[in-house]
Amino acid sequence: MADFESLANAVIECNLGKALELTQKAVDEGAKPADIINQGLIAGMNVVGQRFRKGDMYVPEVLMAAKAMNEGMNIVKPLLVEGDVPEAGKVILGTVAGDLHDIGKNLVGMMMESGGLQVVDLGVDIAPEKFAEAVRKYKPDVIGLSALLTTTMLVMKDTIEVLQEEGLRDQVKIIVGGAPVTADFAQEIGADGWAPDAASAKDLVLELTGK
Ligand code: B1M
Repeated sequence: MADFESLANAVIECNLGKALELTQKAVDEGAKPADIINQGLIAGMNVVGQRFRKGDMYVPEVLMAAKAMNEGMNIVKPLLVEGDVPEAGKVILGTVAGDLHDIGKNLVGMMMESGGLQVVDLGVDIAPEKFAEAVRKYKPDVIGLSALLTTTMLVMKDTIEVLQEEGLRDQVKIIVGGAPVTADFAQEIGADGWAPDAASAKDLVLELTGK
């Protein structure tokens, strides 16, 4: 049985080497990739978030913990997408303008890929016009907007407005998410859906695309 608690602790302790070793060990022991992520890597990062909020951890430590989590993810990610998963649609993902947080967004992308979705990740700090450009270029089924700041979640509304102005709104479904974003807010700004976490975001897209 994989030791998810020690893996979570390795992330909390910003111990990259140990996080990689325990992630690999869990993989070798046959643990489910989703369990390694949810019960180990994300569980650790959630504690880091709580400690950061209370002022018990500082930015450099948070960055090191995020690196340990991300590199662990890099070991697990190929296993999530492995296998002949039929393509269930195309999603453009991005963190909105002014926002540099990408850990959650990356996770959402990973979960979506594991669900057979093709993901075009535009990255962070993406201006509304860039999303519009990407819709023209990639013709996705869904756009996923991520925001982690109460200030930048407002840019989600701007993004939807620009898509409307450019005549692209009806061509795509738009879903939003990120820690400060709520279902009510999503409805208020005219998004098609909201998901509280990466796994639900994948389910929501599959529901919206009817696949
Ligand atoms: Co930032 N930060 N940060 N930060 N940071 C928060 C978000 C904050 C809540 C911390 C706090 O003060 N308690 C706070 C926001 C406060 C607010 O707006 N109300 C904050 C702040 C203030 C800031 C800065 C302004 C700090 C400063 O410089 N003074 C600055 C802003 C920089 C910018 O963006 N312009 C900043 C910077 C940073 C770092 C660079 C140090 C780093 C980001 C590294 C990176 O992403 N590459 C960082 C981090 C790591 C955090 C915390 C600690 C952790 C975020 C995280 O990765 N969580 C965070 C505190 C917290 O959340 N507890 C905090 C783990 C991740 C797996 O969860 O991203 O929520 P999350 O994603 C979840 C769901 O939200 C959802 O699924 C994911 C997984 O299940 N989800 C979606 C996310 N996107 C989705 C999209 C969907 C659907 C679901 O559909 C498309």
